[in-house]
Amino acid sequence: MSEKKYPFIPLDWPRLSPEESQARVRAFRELMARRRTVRDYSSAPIPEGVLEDAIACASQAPSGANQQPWTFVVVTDPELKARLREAAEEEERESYANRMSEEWLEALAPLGTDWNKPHFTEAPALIVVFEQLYGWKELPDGTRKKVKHYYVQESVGIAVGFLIAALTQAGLATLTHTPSPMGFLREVLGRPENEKAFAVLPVGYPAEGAKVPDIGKKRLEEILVRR
Ligand code: IYR
Repeated sequence: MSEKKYPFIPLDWPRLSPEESQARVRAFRELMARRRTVRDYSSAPIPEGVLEDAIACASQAPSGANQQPWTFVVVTDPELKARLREAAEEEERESYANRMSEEWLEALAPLGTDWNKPHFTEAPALIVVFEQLYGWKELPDGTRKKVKHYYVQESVGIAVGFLIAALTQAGLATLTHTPSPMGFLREVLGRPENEKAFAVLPVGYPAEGAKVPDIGKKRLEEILVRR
């Protein structure tokens, strides 16, 4: 137990009026209610700095012991996107044909997904999110030791939520893609052995005439319980 406690500083958080609270959360609710998972992308570029700001938002997420066990890899190089698409499609072809259960395929059928992943190359950017299963601490003698990370999946999941909200705020569309297995992402992107791919998010503007399935979310009464 050699770790020192952090100094504590005053919280910098202004108190909003009830009206302001209500107005802000309503506006945010309306924005988030319009968000859709998009599979058809325009190749139009993303304005300079937007991805960086969105990833900076994601990095503000709470995490277990503030360990921030995440890495965000931004891929814009067309050749690399094509390699990732090829690798993802190879895995997905196998998954759809042999690895996914009948029940799983049935659950997905109404959404019309298949092994084809054109968004990997059509979207101007892919954000590949990695979880850091453990970290490294440099010791005074120049060696390093493994540091256990806590609540990694929860932390990274929250950060991806922040990321999607930030990109939505910027008027961009995303798709939360979790190819399985995802080992190829670490290999192709040259990430270290303590990192494991968590999700791939194609990001961009929707293609002209993009269509989305006519689905909605559960009503508040179905998901909100008061005790
Ligand atoms: N990872 C596959 C399958 C897939 C699974 C679920 I659950 C989805 O909501 C969507 C797709 C794919 O990307 O096609």
